[in-house]
Amino acid sequence: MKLYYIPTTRAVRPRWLLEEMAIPYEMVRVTMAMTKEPEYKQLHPHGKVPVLVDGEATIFESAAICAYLADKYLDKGFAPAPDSPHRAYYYQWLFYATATLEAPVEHFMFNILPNLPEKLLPGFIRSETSKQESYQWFQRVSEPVKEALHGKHFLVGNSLTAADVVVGGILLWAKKLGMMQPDDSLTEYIDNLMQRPAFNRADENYYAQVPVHSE
Ligand SMILES: N[C@@H](CCC(=O)N[C@@H](CS)C(=O)NCC(=O)O)C(=O)O
Repeated sequence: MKLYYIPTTRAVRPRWLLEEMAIPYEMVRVTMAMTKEPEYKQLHPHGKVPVLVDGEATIFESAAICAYLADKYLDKGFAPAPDSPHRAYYYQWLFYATATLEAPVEHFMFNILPNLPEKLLPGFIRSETSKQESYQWFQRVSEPVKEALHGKHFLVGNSLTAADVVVGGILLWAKKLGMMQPDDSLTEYIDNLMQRPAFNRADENYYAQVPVHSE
């Protein structure tokens, strides 16, 4: 099994899950420049990471890769069984993460990146949403996550699932970008995730060293 990886990107998510599950994998380190080569486009149509190659399967989208891995190794306990009542919420948070929670974080990031030439910004960012608007948008979409985590350490059941890996991966990005107040109730959840040894192996201790962005 091969994982195409660039540090500090969404490729940390499947690597983190692989580390949690203690599954052997081959890591293929690529650079942003390499992902634009024609050969790489055969792995990912838009030249992005992560990509997982597992036998006949070549998969892109970080959440899909995490869901695939958690199901493939169901006995490791990182996805509820298909007939478990937890399965519904597991799907809910996995899809909520990339369809709803991540969008304002990405907008915010593109609004604070220093000196990013306008032409490099994705079209949807060039046109509208300001930094302040994305901040308020993020506050709104993070509310249901806060409610779900009230009095709990994990989103689904009593242990870490792929849903925490994906949601947590987005939230820690938001935290580092300065989208959260220090007293935000999600801080404890994120800090606990970041202390996990598997997370630190996966991100090579990078996020711990990135200061929280402030004005
Ligand atoms: N929705 C995709 C997003 C993939 C993505 O945008 N990856 C970024 C790194 S976080 C990338 O490879 N960017 C390189 C580029 O756009 O040139 C996922 O979750 O896998």
